[in-house]
Amino acid sequence: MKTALITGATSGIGKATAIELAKHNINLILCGRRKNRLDTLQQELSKQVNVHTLSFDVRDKAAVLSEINSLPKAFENIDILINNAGNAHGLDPIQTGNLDDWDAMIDINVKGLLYVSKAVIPKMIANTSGHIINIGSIAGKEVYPNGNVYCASKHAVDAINKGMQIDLNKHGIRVGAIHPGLVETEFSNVRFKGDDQKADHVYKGFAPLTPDDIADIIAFVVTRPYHVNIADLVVFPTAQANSTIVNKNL
Ligand code: NDP
Ligand code: 8X3
Repeated sequence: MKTALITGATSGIGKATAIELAKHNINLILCGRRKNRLDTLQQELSKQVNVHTLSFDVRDKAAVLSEINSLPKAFENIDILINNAGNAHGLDPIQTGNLDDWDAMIDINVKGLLYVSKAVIPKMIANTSGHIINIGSIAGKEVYPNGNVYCASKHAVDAINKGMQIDLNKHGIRVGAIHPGLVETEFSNVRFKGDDQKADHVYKGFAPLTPDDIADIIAFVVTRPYHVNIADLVVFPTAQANSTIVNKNL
């Protein structure tokens, strides 16, 4: 049986992916800061597969390394890493952007992803196998008004994904990115700092992607035969043409 470590498993895409991978008989290491949510998910999914939880902030370099380096024996061989934890903080023009928001996005979306990868990759190299899925965004392919630093953080994920592909190729490790468009999760509640009305408005008037849509794609990607690596995938709701054009009649 394979084991997958999923960051950001307490909500949205990460949580849906945990539920989906359990259906595929993949053991799970679930990560996130909200321990109560991890515990609830663990209770639910332990009926199907073995589940271990790790509660850390991906910004905390020491915690990331020590938690992942001291996994119980049954979980220490990680076959699949889903680098999913991340969020947008604010949606402001560059000239009025908030420094704390900028720090959060760079520290979580870029540096956090690197810390987790740094902890997981050595064992994958030792095993000459492994599969890393980096969750980017259409914001990593395009820049939209007021998206500035969030887009920069996701462009960095796109570059890191390509860098991993090159550097880990000789170690037999598969690396790929999935770049969603609009997915209805807690993403906009976080971006707009708990203003739920503003968050809901983002997904009004069209059918957005659901976390299950992305989880389904992740399950497809990780269940391909070893010689198949899905390297880069942009996924939109049908109503979305790019990061700024959304057909509100669909
Ligand atoms: P959610 O807000 O629903 O989930 C975000 C997850 O990231 C949570 O589980 C949260 O866990 C975790 N997380 C956030 N900050 C930290 C931190 N400092 N340390 C550890 N974990 C953290 O959003 P989504 O599911 O939408 O987001 C998942 C990924 O998908 C992100 O990388 C996002 O950028 C990307 N994405 C989202 C899109 C969308 O439209 N929703 C589109 C394209 C990409 P906790 O708070 O418990 O720590
Ligand atoms: C999340 C999607 O369009 O808000 O990455 O950037 S978007």
